[in-house]
Amino acid sequence: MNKIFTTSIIISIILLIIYFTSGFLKKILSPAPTINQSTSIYKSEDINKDEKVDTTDEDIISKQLNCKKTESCWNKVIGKTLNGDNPIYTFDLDMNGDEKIDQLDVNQILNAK
Ligand SMILES: [Ca+2]
Ligand SMILES: [Ca+2]
Repeated sequence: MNKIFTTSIIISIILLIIYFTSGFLKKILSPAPTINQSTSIYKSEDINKDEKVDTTDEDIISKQLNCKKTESCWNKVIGKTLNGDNPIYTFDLDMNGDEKIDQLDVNQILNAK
């Protein structure tokens, strides 16, 4: 019984060492993170990426109010960005990341205007 306990401890330690060294190696080997241009040019509140936060962005969110992550509306394409022709998904509208679209997200647009 004691032997099994000791063996499992040793295995756990080995697994931990492998886990940490692989994370460390990954860190050294991976190149420096590149800055995503779309996030550096546009504010996250600029939903349609027209370089301004205005009532258009507010309207886009207002139409999707009360959609939650657990519902099918969450992954729906609800429009396209002005530049780049990229789809806008309902989940893109979750400004505060609380997994639902509500007044708090609209408020964040209002505050960014
Ligand atoms: Ca906009
Ligand atoms: Ca939200």
